[in-house]
Amino acid sequence: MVAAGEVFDEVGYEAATISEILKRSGVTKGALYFHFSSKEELAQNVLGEQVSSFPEVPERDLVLQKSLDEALLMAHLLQREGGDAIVRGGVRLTVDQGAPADSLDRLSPMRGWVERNVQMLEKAKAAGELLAHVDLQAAARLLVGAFTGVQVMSNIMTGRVDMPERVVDLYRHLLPSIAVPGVLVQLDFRAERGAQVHAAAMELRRRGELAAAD
Ligand code: XVR
Repeated sequence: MVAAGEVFDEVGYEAATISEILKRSGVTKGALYFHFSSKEELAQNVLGEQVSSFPEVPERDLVLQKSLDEALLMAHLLQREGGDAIVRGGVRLTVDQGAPADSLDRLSPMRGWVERNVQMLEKAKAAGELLAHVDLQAAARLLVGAFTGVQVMSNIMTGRVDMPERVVDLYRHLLPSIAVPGVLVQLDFRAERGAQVHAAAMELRRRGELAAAD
């Protein structure tokens, strides 16, 4: 999956080949075909991973801080240095329009992201962090759409090196339209949070795995 993520990230779906993925992974052809019967199936799994394996981040007093932390973590995972190849590959597969004949399902991951954001906003609403009029579905779709746009542009302009700062810009502009002022002033918008949240999320995951093994 990591090798597939790398190859899809670098060359896109059309140009990716099973033989290049095999070469990178060091896995035998038989072993690969035991898990995935085709390039399409491999791509579909990479596409799905961006949502299903998004790490659990530490709880914060404010739900909107957790939401911002997730966006900064996603920005971090999308970086070529220290990020996650499966997430990068999945995002390229999602955003690339592809040939008309390719039957990759790009809708499910996007719906998955919107649904995650709706759930987060429902929690924020219950905690009294949102302005009264906010349409949660609309705000969730806007967050995912704007994140995607910022991602595409950051990739073109800086190879995503400036992605954390662009996510901070996005949240500084969007959150005032949904959050109550008393919450806004408490949020920590530092771009460096992404790497810190990543380390904390990996530690949470490791502890979860140890607990499960007991
Ligand atoms: O939903 C997301 C966050 O809550 C921040 C808004 C991230 C959505 C990422 C969507 C993905 C698909 C294409 O990124 C793309 O560029 C974490």
